[in-house]
Amino acid sequence: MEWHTSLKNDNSFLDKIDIDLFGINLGILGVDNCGKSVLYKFILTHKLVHGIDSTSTRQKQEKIKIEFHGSKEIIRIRNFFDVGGQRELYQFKKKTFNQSYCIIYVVRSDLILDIGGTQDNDVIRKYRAALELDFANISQWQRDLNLWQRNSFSKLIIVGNYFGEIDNEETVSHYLSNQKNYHRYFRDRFTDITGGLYFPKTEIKWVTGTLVSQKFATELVHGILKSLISQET
Ligand SMILES: Nc1nc2c(ncn2[C@@H]2O[C@H](COP(=O)(O)OP(=O)(O)OP(=O)(O)O)[C@@H](O)[C@H]2O)c(=O)[nH]1
Ligand SMILES: [Mg+2]
Repeated sequence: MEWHTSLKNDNSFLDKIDIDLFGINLGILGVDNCGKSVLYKFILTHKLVHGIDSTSTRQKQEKIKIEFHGSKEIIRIRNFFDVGGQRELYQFKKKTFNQSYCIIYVVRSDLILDIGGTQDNDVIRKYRAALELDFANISQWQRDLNLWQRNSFSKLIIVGNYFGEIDNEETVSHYLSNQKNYHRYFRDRFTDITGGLYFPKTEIKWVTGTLVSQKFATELVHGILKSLISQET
């Protein structure tokens, strides 16, 4: 399943008459340096660009239409936000949470699982503390929502992004060889670290994968877009 992204085109007649209220607001959050902007750009442009700078503010892309090839499904996005993960950007993160129907929360899965990845305990400890803090904040923001906002926030997609060596699919093979167990293990570890998720009225989806290569990044985005479309009954 391929997807096609069309961005706002000011020259088109259709875009001029497009109703601004159409579509959902979607935001990407996560601790810094976990792959949010690589994912954001990949969803928008299909180009996997690594080594980009840390995001020091909030990026916004308006009016996006995502179509799946060979399917009638269309996702219309009114605003798509990418927010840097640094602590100083607290207000931007909060605003993004409050404004979004769906949050894609990106996690460095290799830093929360005790398999492979970096052995630097300081990096691991700091990352886990930052993740815990993020979810303490998110829980608080959820509680602080007014009734109207509470009803408008309804989806949380937790994305486990496994960092491996770029363009070396071998370095992620230990989990890909047993995706099902890995997926469950990721959910359990994440829940342990963040102290459990309590989000009434919010549908929580889990997607695992990696951005090491074009092929895997494409699979990861498919998983995310499918979660975005799917409706729980
Ligand atoms: N080795 C490796 N590097 C990755 C992977 N995914 C992303 N990166 C790199 O990690 C760095 C951080 O990625 P970004 O997408 O900028 O991270 P971010 O979450 O947007 O970070 P902030 O904007 O600082 O919050 C970049 O240099 C990426 O190229 C991966 O799977 N493996
Ligand atoms: Mg970024």
